[in-house]
Amino acid sequence: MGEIAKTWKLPRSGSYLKDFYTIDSTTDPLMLKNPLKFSLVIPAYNEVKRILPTLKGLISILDYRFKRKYELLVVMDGCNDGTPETVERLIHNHSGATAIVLPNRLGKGGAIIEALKYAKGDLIAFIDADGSIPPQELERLTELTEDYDLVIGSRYEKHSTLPKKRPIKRVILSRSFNTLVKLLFWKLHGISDTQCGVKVFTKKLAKSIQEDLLITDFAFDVNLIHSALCRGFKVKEVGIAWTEKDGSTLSDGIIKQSIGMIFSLCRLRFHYQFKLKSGSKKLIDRIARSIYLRLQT
Ligand SMILES: Nc1nc2c(ncn2[C@@H]2O[C@H](COP(=O)(O)OP(=O)(O)O)[C@@H](O)[C@H]2O)c(=O)[nH]1
Ligand SMILES: [Mg+2]
Repeated sequence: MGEIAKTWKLPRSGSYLKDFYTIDSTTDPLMLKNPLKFSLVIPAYNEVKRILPTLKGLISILDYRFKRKYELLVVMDGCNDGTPETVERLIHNHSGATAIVLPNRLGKGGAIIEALKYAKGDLIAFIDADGSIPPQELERLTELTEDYDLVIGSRYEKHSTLPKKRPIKRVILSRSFNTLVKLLFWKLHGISDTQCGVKVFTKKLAKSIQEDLLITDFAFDVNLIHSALCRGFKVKEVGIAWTEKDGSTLSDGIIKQSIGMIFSLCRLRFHYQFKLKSGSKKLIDRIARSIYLRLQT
């Protein structure tokens, strides 16, 4: 276990994480006999204003609609607005939910990479904390993992719905980012939205690509999908319902963060292009980390 990680409250069993939570299958006719275990990761940075309704909605869907045992991992790094305390107040009695609290900001990707070390499910998903994606979509995407190894939500595919108009600045940045991704990674030509905040994948995929995950900011998703495709996994993009939420963690430094994401894309391209030796990788990692930290301040 990572030394800096801690649960807000140590579980009674003495193990780090709480166990999988399941509804009693004798009283719930929907419960499958041998359900695949499901780990849901929620990355959250200073989400005190947005996370509670999201968590309540997700727990309610997981309790009453999912026919699977599940664990919920809320991973919070470098928060200074009381998010961990707020989350813990909601989940402390929930035997399947764990708060992973890390002292320094890692970035959305870094937080997910950290949570993947703890996830024990046969299926693993992550979803944004801001409530932009209805929890029902998680169920729909998860069902598709019977045929695919990685299922990604999309705001730009057929059947996706964007009820509230996005600010034009966000649309331009999002589209420019997607174009750059396509220019740099031909394998991602068929993907229209790498950045949507919900993705579901198998444990097998998570294990195989673990060592490929090196991007810790918002460009992490590109790293994940590209690595899955390079390793021959089946990827499916699915249109989802989606709402623009105010209070984005990007909004107070959108230009800086965008520069960081472009840098991350170039770093990933270099990585694959030159199959860097471990010394060069470490040097680039150090440079990337210090640029990332500088862009956060
Ligand atoms: N753990 C963690 N989560 C983050 C970090 N940065 C962003 N997030 C989370 O990533 C998700 C998407 O962020 P959001 O602000 O909604 O970005 P947007 O949807 O692109 O505007 C949210 O759940 C954020 O809390 C970070 O540094 N650490
Ligand atoms: Mg959002």
